[in-house]
Amino acid sequence: MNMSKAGLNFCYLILFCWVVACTSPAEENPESRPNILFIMSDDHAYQAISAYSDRLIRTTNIDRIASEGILFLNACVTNSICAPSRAVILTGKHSHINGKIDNRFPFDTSNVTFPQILHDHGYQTAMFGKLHFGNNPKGFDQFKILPGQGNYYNPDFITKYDGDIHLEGYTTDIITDMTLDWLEQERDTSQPFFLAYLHKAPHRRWLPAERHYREFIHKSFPEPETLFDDYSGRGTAAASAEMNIFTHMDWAADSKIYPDVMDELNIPETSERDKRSFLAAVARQTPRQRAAWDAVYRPMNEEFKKEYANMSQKELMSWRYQRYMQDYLGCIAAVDEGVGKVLDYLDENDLTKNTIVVYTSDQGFYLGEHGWFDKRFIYDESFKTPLLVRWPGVVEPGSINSQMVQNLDYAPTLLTAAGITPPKDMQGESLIPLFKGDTSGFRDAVYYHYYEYPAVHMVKRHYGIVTEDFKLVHFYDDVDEWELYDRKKDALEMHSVYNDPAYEKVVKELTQKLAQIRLKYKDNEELDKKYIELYKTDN
Ligand code: SGN
Ligand code: CA
Repeated sequence: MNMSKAGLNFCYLILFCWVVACTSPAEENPESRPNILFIMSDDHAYQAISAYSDRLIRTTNIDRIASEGILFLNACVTNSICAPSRAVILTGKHSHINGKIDNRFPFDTSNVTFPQILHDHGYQTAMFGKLHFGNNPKGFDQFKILPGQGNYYNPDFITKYDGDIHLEGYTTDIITDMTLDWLEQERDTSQPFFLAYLHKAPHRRWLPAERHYREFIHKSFPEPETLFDDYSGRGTAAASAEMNIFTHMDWAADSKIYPDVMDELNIPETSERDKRSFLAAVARQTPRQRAAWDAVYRPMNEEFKKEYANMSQKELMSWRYQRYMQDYLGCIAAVDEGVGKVLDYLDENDLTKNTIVVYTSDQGFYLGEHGWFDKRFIYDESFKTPLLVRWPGVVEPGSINSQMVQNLDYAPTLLTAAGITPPKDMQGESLIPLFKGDTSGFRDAVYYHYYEYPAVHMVKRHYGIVTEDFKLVHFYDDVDEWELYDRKKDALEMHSVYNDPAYEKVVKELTQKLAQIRLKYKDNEELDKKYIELYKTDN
């Protein structure tokens, strides 16, 4: 059949209109469907990333993300604890809405997560490492996740296709290798990808890799100004928390004083899991790993034996702080190396240009500030979290942002970046204007709510509002206490000024603003009570 030229042109026109009609704006331009590499570590304090401060450690590879992208100085979480933070990140909704208020109950998988949405829109999705949800991730083409908290040595993994597997080696390195293997062997080059590379490190009971403990055990680190905080000047919550390095850290499992040495020195266990956790951790090591470990940690124990009797309480606290930092920072060294390898892979495979790289942690962590380890509190070092983002062509290299962004914002941001309109019920904001340097109209306050009490570390339930200048906190449940911090004048948060008449007006204004923000995010006293009751019945 012959067709006239005009007829042919008409067909082309129809074809063109059809293609335009079927292609969403994001799909028109492959550049607007970037790959996403989402890197998250567990309990990685911003104080231990040299892009923020090089007081403690150099993290050259992680820093690269900020020097080639943007560093967020005031990123924070909505609820500073592992699984709840992950639920907020994946759903873009506060804990009281997504239902994952604490670490204990499994995540409600009827929630829609942003990787599921990316998957529905043609993204290839994979997850490697720690999820900590009590169930498997939905919407992933591939996953290999640690059961629960996971182990540092010779870990088990739950896998999508191979059931439960046991591997020999150091977990941080294994998660990195899984990530690299997936990029090399399973990535489908016809689709953009969302790759979640999720470290267990540097979560507690810190066990560095051999190559790092050899080095770090001989290092010493500057003490934070508030290491000897006596918790006066505030309500009862700080003093009643059980996360002091001197009082609540386990001698064997945390400080790595061997059980036989504890016996010899008459050091009682801090908790009933003190020796047990230590023994369980070393029992996972192969004979070769154990011998290498003993060759370094046994001499440290012998040194300690000689000094212990003459040490004052203050000296012991300083000693335990150093032990803590040596192992915690040693764990981070392996994370930084892993990040370097994955960034190098992107470079070598021409993927850097069209891949958004995010580095964050599930929350911050106390590195001796207020005498503490762990997190949970709204006080800065646990409330704030690292956030570094690289997106070539969109983010100007070396950008720095001070806006109050939250983990709540990651889902809407990454969906928007992929050209997808975030569902209306997501509660976060897209950070893309901030990536481009446009900070106008961004929120001036964030909302925080912590629930897991009574539980390990005994941090009381509290919610609060944080602005650039102030932090107003309400501790409730078994207390009814308010605290106010002047963030400019008291950056270390050592004195609540809630009852100071000079702050009467600030208290009044912020109390109103807190009520408004609770309303905005649909949180309220009925929900607070509901979650207290739920906790009691299921405890
Ligand atoms: C464990 C840790 C705690 C930690 C919680 C929550 N103890 O219980 O120190 O606060 O996890 O951490 S340990 O004996 O297991 O080390 S989280 O990152 O999962 O929220
Ligand atoms: Ca955590």
